[in-house]
Amino acid sequence: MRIEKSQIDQYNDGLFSRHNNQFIFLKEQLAEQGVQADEIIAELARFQVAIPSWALGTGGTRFGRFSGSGEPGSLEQKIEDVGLLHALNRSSGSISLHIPWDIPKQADSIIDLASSFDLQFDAVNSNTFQDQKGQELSYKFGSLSHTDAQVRRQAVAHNLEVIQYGEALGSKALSIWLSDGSCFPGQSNFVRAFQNTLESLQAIYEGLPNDWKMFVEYKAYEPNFYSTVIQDWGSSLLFCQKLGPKADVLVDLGHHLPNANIEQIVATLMMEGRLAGFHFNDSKYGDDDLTVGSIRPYMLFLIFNELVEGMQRAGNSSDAYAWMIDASHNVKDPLEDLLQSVEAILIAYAQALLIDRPKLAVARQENDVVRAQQILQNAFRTDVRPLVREMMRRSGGALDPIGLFRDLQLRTQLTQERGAVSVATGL
Ligand code: PSV
Ligand code: MN
Ligand code: MN
Repeated sequence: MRIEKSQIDQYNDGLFSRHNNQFIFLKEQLAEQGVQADEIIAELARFQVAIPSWALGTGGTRFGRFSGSGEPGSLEQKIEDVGLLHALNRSSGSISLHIPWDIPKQADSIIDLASSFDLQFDAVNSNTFQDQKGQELSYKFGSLSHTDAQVRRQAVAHNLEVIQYGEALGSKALSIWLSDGSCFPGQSNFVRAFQNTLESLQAIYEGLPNDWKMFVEYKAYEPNFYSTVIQDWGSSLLFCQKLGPKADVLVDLGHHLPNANIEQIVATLMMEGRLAGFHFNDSKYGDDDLTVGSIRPYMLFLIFNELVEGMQRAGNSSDAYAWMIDASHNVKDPLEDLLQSVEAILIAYAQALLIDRPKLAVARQENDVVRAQQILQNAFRTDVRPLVREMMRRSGGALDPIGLFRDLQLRTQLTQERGAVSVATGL
């Protein structure tokens, strides 16, 4: 299924006048503060957020899964879903595949299909946190860190195979998240587990094509509840430093212990030039994988504040990093949820671009704490939604993506095509 340009234009026509009044008003207000709305819109247009294949179906929890209808049942249908998102918001121009859930049988036709939706292939993800049917050795007690060298070799071989699938599609990065760790004190030797993992990662790194990156994701706990081998950004950075310049640290917002200062972690990784990118989501308690910006929007803004500062310091732009949503759950339409997440990311980015950095630097230098807070909150409390909408309109998307998704009854159409209950492969 595809959305025609004429459907978007017609929908936007109905909203344009109201939107334009709001946009012009904001543009003038910003100009008074020395901020050029058009420059922010250009930055927003550049910012592309990858969609993970596993977020297109209802995620569920370990207590159950309430399937929606018309969910994608094949890789082709997952690409089609991301195509719909990208047509609506023009900001979701790539898909991230998880192997073996998304094995592309015929790479050429998959590439053609993706190109027809103007989509690219983001990082490919390996999976050694589950056993697959017919798999020779079990990952019950770990994969790249396993005590048995044969299991480690099997896990290395899987990652090398994932690289091959990615190469065939034009991906440029391998994301590795390991669930390896232990559930009880005494179960694992921390140092041996680290060293085994390092050796395994080195073997994968050697197989990485020259123009590829390896993203090393950390997570404090779950599914292991006593120790995790790559439990925090420090461990991840240590692995990356030992591996070499093609390995960088991937930050997933849900993978920290409660109250961690994630924005400070981001600043430090950027200072070292070792931030690979993000898995965006939101949470109240743990790795909740809730819609981005639904629980702690100010934290998201503070993270973007550091990202903008880090990019300015490094002299690069948002294309230099990998941005992805890693959220999925039980109660929303997954496509509407993803549209909300992308919008929340763009809002936080736009707000961070508003920050008056020279004035903030002066306030900090003079230890004017009140002024520093005011400068940040002035940006955060600005309603930048007209900028985000204008970017989508100028890029060929809808002024209100969720509104158009509902107007066109896309879920009903998908259900008619695919059936009332179709289980997304994978989770
Ligand atoms: C683990 O919680 C994680 O965030 C990793 O990124 C995985 O690749 C992803 O979830 C999907 O299982
Ligand atoms: Mn993740
Ligand atoms: Mn996670």
